Amino acid sequence: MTEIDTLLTADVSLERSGLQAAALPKIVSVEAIPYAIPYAKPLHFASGSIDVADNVLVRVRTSDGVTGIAEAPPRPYTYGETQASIVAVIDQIFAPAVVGLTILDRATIRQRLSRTVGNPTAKAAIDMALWDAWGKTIGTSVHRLLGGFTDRLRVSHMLGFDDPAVVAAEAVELRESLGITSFKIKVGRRPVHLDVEVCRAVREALGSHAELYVDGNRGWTAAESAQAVRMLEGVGLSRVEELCPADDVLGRRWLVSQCPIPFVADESAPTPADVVRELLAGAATGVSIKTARTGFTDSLRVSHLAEAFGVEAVIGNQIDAQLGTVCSLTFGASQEITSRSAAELSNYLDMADDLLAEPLHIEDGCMIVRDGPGLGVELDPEKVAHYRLDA
Ligand code: MUC
Ligand code: MG
Repeated sequence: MTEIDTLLTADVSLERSGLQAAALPKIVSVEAIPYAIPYAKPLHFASGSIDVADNVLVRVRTSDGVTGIAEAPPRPYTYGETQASIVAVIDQIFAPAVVGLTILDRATIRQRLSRTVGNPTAKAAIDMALWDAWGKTIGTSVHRLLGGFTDRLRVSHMLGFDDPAVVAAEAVELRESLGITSFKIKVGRRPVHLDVEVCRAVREALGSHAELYVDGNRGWTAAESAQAVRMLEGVGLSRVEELCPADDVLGRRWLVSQCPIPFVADESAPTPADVVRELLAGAATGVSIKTARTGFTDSLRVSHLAEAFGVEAVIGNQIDAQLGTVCSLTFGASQEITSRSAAELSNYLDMADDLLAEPLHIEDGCMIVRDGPGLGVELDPEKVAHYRLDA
């Protein structure tokens, strides 16, 4: 046997790299734990509202005693998932499909989960919990495993529906207290001028240096959206998002073709295939990446697509609690393309409490990556016990 033959023998190369197939940790359980924490300040937007984080905590345990964690936020108006449906699909379909595989059987795990259509946040939470388990097993942060591009992201805050003066005061307060200078304003109400006035008030309150952009959550028609884009010309927006439904196929293409700034696809492009379809259709000129729906594995695919297509990729917020926010931060800071823009990381601030043992921190408008093994965070067991709904 030549040396090349020896190196090509799978067992020997596994041994050389210190990873013996037989010794790889196996997935022994996947738990879906529903919990509820109220929002101190509810968020209202065109497709719905949030006043309680009724999320599902996912815990993946491995044969060598490691526990990977992540969470799934149900967004019925966006993906059709509810807290009960997430728990059911994990318990009945996804957990049995992955238990017994090793934590490095990542392509097989993805293929097995994709046999079930939809259920994006349930799949994403399992994916991210597995990455957390992998990082903890080898003592490396997921941020480094993914690419480790930078150690921090600028933070962008989502401002929900309210009166112009109230929204402007909230933006000013966040700039004064945390140094946040990028804001996504929720729009999509009728008549259109209601939201135009909010955008003008926020711009006037913050001055010319703040970044402002808007998200319509499909609330307007294509014609209303075009009118809003024209009325907002002097406000200096950096981009717009989902102003009208992508299912209004020709209307949306007509709107995007005349939009002078990037038009971001969010809920119209929740998978890599949707991203390709919407970009090729001329229905968007940018993408939102939400780890809550594409996990780490498919968020990598979406970011590679954005690079290849030459469009913006913005880290969006699925109205995440702190564990979900850590996942967005971990991914967003790991890639060059997602670290270019401010990332939507701060809406956990509106929650009354959280499960993380050590709360996240925003300073000078930035959030710094946790560099411990895995996601680098721990849950507070007392809080998990207090807020879980199944115990
Ligand atoms: C966003 O960017 O749209 C609101 C609905 C949803 O699915 O996500 C949030 C934020
Ligand atoms: Mg959006």
